[in-house]
Amino acid sequence: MYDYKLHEHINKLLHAETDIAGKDNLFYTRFLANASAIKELYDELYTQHSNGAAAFDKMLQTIIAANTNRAEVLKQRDLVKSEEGYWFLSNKIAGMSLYVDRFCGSLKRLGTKLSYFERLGINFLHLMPVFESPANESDGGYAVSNFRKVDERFGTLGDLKAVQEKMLKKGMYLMIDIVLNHTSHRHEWAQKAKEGDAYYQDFFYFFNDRTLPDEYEKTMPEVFPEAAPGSFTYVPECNKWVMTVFHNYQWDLNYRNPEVLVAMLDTIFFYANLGIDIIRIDAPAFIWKEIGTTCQNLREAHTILRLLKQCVQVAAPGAALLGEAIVAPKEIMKYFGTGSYTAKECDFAYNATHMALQWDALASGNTRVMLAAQHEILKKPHGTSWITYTRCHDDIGLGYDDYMIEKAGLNAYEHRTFLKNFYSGNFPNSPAKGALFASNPKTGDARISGSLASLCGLEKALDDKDIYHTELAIRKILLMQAHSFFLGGVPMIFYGDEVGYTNDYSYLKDKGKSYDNRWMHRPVIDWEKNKRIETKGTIEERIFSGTQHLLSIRRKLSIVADHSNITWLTPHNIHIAAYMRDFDDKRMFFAFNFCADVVFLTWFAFKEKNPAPARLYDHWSKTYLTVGGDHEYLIMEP
Ligand code: OTU
Repeated sequence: MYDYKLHEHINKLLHAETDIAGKDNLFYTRFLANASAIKELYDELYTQHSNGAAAFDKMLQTIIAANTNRAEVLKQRDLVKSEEGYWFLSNKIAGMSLYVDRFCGSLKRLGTKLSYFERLGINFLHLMPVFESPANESDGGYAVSNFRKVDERFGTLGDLKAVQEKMLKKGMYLMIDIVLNHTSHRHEWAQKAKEGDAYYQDFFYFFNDRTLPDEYEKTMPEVFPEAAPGSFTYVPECNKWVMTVFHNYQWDLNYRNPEVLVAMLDTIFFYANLGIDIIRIDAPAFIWKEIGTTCQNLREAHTILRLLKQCVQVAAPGAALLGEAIVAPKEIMKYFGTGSYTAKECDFAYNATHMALQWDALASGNTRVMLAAQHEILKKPHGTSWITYTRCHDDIGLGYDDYMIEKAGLNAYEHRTFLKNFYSGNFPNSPAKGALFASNPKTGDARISGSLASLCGLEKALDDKDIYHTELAIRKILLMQAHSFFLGGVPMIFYGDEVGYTNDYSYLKDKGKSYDNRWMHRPVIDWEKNKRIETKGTIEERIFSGTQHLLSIRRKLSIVADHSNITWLTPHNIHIAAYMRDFDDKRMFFAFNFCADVVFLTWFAFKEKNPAPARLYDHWSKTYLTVGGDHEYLIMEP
């Protein structure tokens, strides 16, 4: 649609600045092409707002300023990426997520660790939030008090920029968060709101008494029921209540106010112009609230994301967006948008469904529930991708649907109880050592904390000096990694998992952390321990080399780029998850044994779909396999 008045207006704004239209034709073209969509989406949210028109102008100015501030080198990179098309679907990108301070102390140091990542096969880093955040009220950096100042704990903005430049030279990719849903109560906006400034109180959800909060809470689930029950906090300074869905020190931003949207868009541009390749939008499911709803995944939240996507597309087209929506499978899919141009939302979402299903299969040794969920996961639209992972800094939520469990022939309530007991060490003979996180006695819900290694049994096996179970744990760790590496999408390893860090219980002695057991799986890296990767046969070396081997297989095979080319095989053996991927004239099979015993898979499984192979190359063992008769079997070790 061509909106003549809007285009005239944009032209005027552009010429008022400098002659951008003449100087940066690409930007100008993108701007005009997206302008109507931007206006439409904006109007959906703010036509009624008294400040709607003025804030819209401010938004257009913000977009123009973002382009003006975008360095030439980044514009060049935007071009390269746009020529590659969907650059992020590549099989050559593999990531690691890490806390800068816990990994190596500081941003300066991080710059000296790049060869470690390269050696492992990692060329993409997700730095957990590095912007200013009050020490004991930080939520691991997700309570930001200044979106533009790097916290002294990590270094300076200059240090961050230096790491980014060093990475860029090596062709590596960088991701940081925009914590969109809330700020720290120590953020300047919140401070002013506390002092009674009505303009800034409108940046948050403020209430004079408990009437409306009580209404909201009737239908609002609690995110941290143990550490932060309820979703509102009393503010004594101004004798009002403020919405705090997460911790009481995280104040929810009010996106009904367009000023908030513009301010946060400007922050997104600030990050994009630092040279960030992928921007992780934290907790997007929560950004719109409505009495009588769960206040999650609302239509307006999606409209905001679409609007942000359009704006980023105009002024920083090389920056991809990841929506961190850890919600029900069907709801996750909606964060990709519907595929049409103005409806595009996030380029990436976390494959949280599959992550949880892997843990399900590992506990039960049975892949039926995983299979029952695939029809939903496979609906991902073309041109979008997953972040695939086994562990991250957060808990594991068993967020898939009950009907998926029931389709697998199990009772959902009993099965979930089994999984929670299994991973929190309350199930007889469970090898796993984790803990329940955010248990809610009112709903019976709980999530799971614990490191990859501890949940796979390494901690217990080492405590018991049990060689057999140590071996099994190493295999489980590599199985879990492998399964997330080849499923389609960009794999994201959590730091420490590449060498098998078990749980760290020191958080219990830290008052800023003891209330949150997610810290048990956020290790402080001991580089003396990591040095053991140099010694053949150590646990660290075996996990590191195995992970490295898997990543190198992935990097070599363009068939595993995200072509949406997965076909699941008929489950000839319920312990085995097996699928194939076809691309061009190539076919690759993937088979994973999720149980702790040797299993057999009929060769017929590989012949169901034509053409039937006579021989297969096993990339893991680097050997050829002869495909046998229909009554013969492939033997798969635990
Ligand atoms: C995110 O996760 C972050 O990843 C967490 O580390 C933060 O604590 C949180 O936001 C607040 O900023 O509640 O337990 O349903 O699961 O968005 C993790 C979605 C979280 C939430 C997810 C959130």
